[in-house]
Order: sequence, then C-alpha cells, then structure tokens
Amino acid sequence: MEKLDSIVPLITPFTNNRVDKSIAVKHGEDVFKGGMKYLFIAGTTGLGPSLSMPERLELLDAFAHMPDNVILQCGSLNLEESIEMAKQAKKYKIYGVAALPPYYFTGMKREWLVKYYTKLSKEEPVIIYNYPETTGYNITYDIINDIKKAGGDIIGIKETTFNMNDILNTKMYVPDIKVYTGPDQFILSAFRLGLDGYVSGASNYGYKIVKLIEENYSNKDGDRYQFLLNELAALSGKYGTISSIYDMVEIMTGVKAGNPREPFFKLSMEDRSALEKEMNAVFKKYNYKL
Ligand code: ELE
Repeated sequence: MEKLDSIVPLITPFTNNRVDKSIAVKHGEDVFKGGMKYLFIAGTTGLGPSLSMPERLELLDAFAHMPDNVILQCGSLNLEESIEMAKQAKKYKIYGVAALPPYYFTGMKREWLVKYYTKLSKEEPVIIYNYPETTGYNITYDIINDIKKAGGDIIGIKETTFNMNDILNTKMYVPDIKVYTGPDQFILSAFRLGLDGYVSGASNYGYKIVKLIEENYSNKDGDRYQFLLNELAALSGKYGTISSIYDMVEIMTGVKAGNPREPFFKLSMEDRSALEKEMNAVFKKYNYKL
C-alpha cells in the first residue's frame, strides 16, 4: 500500500505573547525528522483563528527552507486577507493552502461558500478544512463538486468530523482530491478505509506512535497503538485541549514548546505534573517506552 500523507497541525509557540519562530522551527523539524510529511501552519491546534495575518506570514517565512512540506491555513472572515495569504503562499512555493470556511456568522449562502473557495483557489491550490462543529458549515461532497465545477482548484479536504458517512461520500463522489481525516482517533481508519492521509493534533507529541500505527495498520498492533494515542488525546482534552499539547510535546519529545496564547492559559505546575503522572500510567498500561 502506498504511504498516506501524514500532516501535523503544528502548535504555535509563543514567548511573551509573540510568535516564537525559533521554537516553532525546532519543533517542526523534530516532527518532520520523526517521519511526518507535511507541517500544517495556523490550523486549530496552531491557534490559527487567533493569529493575525502578519503572524501567519511570519510562520510561513520561518519554514521557507522546506516549502514542499508546508501547508498554510489561510481561512478567515476577511476574504481579501485570505487571498493575500494565498498569494504569499504561492511566492514561497509551498505545497498548498488550507482554508476553513467563513465561520461564526450564520446565514452564509451556499453559493457564497462556493465563491469563497473558488476565489481563494485562483491564487493557490486549496485543501478545504471542514470542521462543521466549530464553523457551523458542513462542506459536503456536493458542495465540493460545485466548487470544482465553478473552476475551483481543490486538491483535498481535511475532514474534522466523526461523521464517517460524510467522509466516505466525499471519497466516493469527488474525483481526484485527497481526503484526509481530522480526528486523532481516525488515523488507523484512514489506512483501513483507503483514504489519502490524516491530520492529527496528537502527532505534535505522539508522532512515534503515529509511525507505529502506520507500520502496523494491517494487524492487531495497529489497533493497540491507535488506542494508546486515543487515551493520550483524552488526557489532552481533560487537561485543557490545545494548552496541554505544549506540555505533552515537552514531556514526550524533550523539545521546547513555548507557551500557548491566552485565553488558552498555560497549565499550572500542579496540572502539568498530574498530567505527566497520568501519561506515565497510560504508557505503562500499553507497555510503551518513550
Ligand atoms: C484536528 C483539530 C480538531 C487537527 C488542526 C487539525 O489542528 O488544524 O481536538 O479533535 O477538536 O482536526 O485540531 O481537534 P479536536 O486539523
């Protein structure tokens, strides 16, 4: 079986509330050397919607030495800015941009969603970032086909949904685009269902486990490693989702991760050590050595 695309939605490290490029690059290079193929900048885990355009462009520039492996999330509530980011992405010759649809506002007409993606993809090929729970809009296969009919250059979709039926419909009914799973829990399913890859926030800290899922997807160990990752992702949720990932990166990889940006508050010392204790119990349960 052909290798699937492994995409890491990188955390964005802050120092004194400024994007810390040097920590970002060290962490990005570490996961890349660990075997992950694409670095996804300004996704959800990267606090994308809280980054200004100059901050996103700063990150784009920080990874200018490895353009083929970079995807920039440029979706926003200001299409002109999103288009500007896609133009910059083109200059840097990165693999492509990803884009959340316009979010928060209700009543976006379907034809406006089609226009949004068509206009954006005139600048740079687009991976649609479908996250219905947070955006309020579900970009289903029929909408993608409308975007393509309208001339949109759509190269893939990142499906952050547990609705596998929607994911499989897109795989079935939209020709020639890559279909990526978004939830950490669906990496194994991406292999077993013949999808094209996965985007997993947990790969920031758990890329070695992700590689083990890849190596073992066709046997029972694949399930075991996926369940190990699921338990770590559940702990991450318990200790404060995105904020906890910074600590989990440091605990599992030894690479500095910087701080999140408030209102994602940094974990207290007590929480970090309680998290580490619970992580160690999970490692022990699965007989996993760091
Ligand atoms: C995940 C989202 C959703 C990874 C990104 C990703 O960060 O951009 O915790 O499942 O809501 O799909 O982060 O994460 P959860 O693509």
